[in-house]
Amino acid sequence: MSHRHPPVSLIGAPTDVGAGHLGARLGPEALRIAGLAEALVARGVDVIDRGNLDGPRNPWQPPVEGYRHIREVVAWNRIVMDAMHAELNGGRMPILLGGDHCLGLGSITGVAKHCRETGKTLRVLWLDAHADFNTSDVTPSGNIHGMPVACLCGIGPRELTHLDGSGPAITPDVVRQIGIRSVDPGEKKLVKAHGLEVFDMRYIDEVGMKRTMEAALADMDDNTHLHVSFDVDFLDPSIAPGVGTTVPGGPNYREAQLVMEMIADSGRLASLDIVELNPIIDTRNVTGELSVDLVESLFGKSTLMRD
Ligand code: 4U7
Ligand code: MN
Ligand code: MN
Ligand code: MN
Repeated sequence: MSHRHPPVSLIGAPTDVGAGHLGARLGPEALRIAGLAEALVARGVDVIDRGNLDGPRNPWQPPVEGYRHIREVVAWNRIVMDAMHAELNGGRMPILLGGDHCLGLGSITGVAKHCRETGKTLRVLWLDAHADFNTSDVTPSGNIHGMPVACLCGIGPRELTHLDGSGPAITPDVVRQIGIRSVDPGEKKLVKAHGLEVFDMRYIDEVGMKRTMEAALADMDDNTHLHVSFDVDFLDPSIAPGVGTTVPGGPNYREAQLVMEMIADSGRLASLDIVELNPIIDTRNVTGELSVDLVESLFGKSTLMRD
């Protein structure tokens, strides 16, 4: 079973420069203490923990012209982009341990660069309560963790949309968003205008998680590189309280397991972000432990009865 999985590299990015709460900088350590590496090793995966990347400290300043800490966000994302790209180049599957979700920008820019170089087709699954499609004009907070999808698609300031110097990393058709239930008014207009494919909670309530995931995972083939960006606030806060931006009405434990199992069954997972875990807000480390439990399913733990 293990041979199905490529070797994995864990990359910590201990920062909360893009968030509105302090504490996501402790996410990588909480995931390690919850036993992420050990759980993957137990599944037969070859794991190297690369330790933590180093970047600027969080200056904790108010937003300037619609962006909070843009300089620090750019710096962290360049570092993350290079680290993700290097692991993929070396034939390994990078797992980014965030850190707040602004890092999805650097992570996916690095992944997209690798896909361009190798002729792979990129698909991004964005598991989140939020669409993360704000711009400086419409953001209610100025927090850049609410903007990475827009920036990846070329909507935003040049230093964020051209992180690798070459142009926007993706087009909106690459992305499937799942679990969305909090979109700001101006953000909603942008999401619609750019035709983002959103499987929101209303959709999931109506058709069920199985059919939602079938739709989100459709049209992939042997050449598809699947990147999963897992914002832990995707989960219902009753099971995952350890995030800065909780929104009620998210997927429950069984639904979340099914999401991960169906991604595992697709056989296409090639890179992963685990972001927004905030141990300062958590109850003990339950949200870190749940995240590890879900990653085990992402690596095929629950498919035992189907082999
Ligand atoms: B996360 C928010 F206003 N939309 O932009 C904003 F509701 O990465 C929240 O998904 C963004 O956790 C949440 O500040 C960013 C807010
Ligand atoms: Mn997010
Ligand atoms: Mn979110
Ligand atoms: Mn959040």
